[in-house]
Amino acid sequence: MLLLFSLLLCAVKASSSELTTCEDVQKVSVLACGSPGRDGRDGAKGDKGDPGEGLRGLQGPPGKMGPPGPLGARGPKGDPGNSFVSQAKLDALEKEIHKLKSELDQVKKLQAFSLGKIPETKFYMSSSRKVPFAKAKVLCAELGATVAVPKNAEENKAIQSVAKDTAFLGITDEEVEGKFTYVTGGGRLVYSNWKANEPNDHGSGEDCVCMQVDGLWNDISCSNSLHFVCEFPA
Ligand code: MMA
Ligand code: CA
Ligand code: CA
Repeated sequence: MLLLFSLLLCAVKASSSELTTCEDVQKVSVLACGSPGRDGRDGAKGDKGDPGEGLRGLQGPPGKMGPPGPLGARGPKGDPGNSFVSQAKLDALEKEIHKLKSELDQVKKLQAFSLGKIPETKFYMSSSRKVPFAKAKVLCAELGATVAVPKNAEENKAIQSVAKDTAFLGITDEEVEGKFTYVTGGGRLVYSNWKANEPNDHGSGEDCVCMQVDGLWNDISCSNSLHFVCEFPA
């Protein structure tokens, strides 16, 4: 190709100017003058030409994505986090919980024994404070218990033996006068042990119930401050 081009150029130059010699043209290609050579080699590559002035082609498709840029500068150190808890710490906590559980079981057993708890039965604890009935309910609830309600003679006896003095029971007729119900729900009484002539809603009215030291019941004012007995499930 280059050979053909050089020959053509030589021919044009030779015809356009007599001053042009074959020696001048030799600068372009030795092979351009005289009789054509046969096995000539290509010359050195020429310089890049200026951009053409023809119409620009359509814009090509976008090129491939380049390689990732370098890493940015390191940010400032963060606050010490607390979201990460090591396995070692979890193991230690688990061990601690296990230990606390067995210690709690031991304490429960000792307490039950000291209160004469019979297995598979509810057990009771007496208050050493005297408070109005509303407060008695709160204090038992704080212990995960309810104000005691005897549902048979046996339970009545158990509560009697635990109570320090006259004590509130978890029974009232606050909702409907004369209709005594369990404060924990469950409707009408399944068992009662009223003293003779009680309940009498004496004076300005009596809607709470206490157990006397003899185990008999009397209705009294809920605003009285009395001891109380809390009941824990079996
Ligand atoms: C007290 C009080 C009442 C009870 C009567 C019985 C005077 O009031 O305890 O609840 O019914 O005694 O006499
Ligand atoms: Ca009443
Ligand atoms: Ca009464």
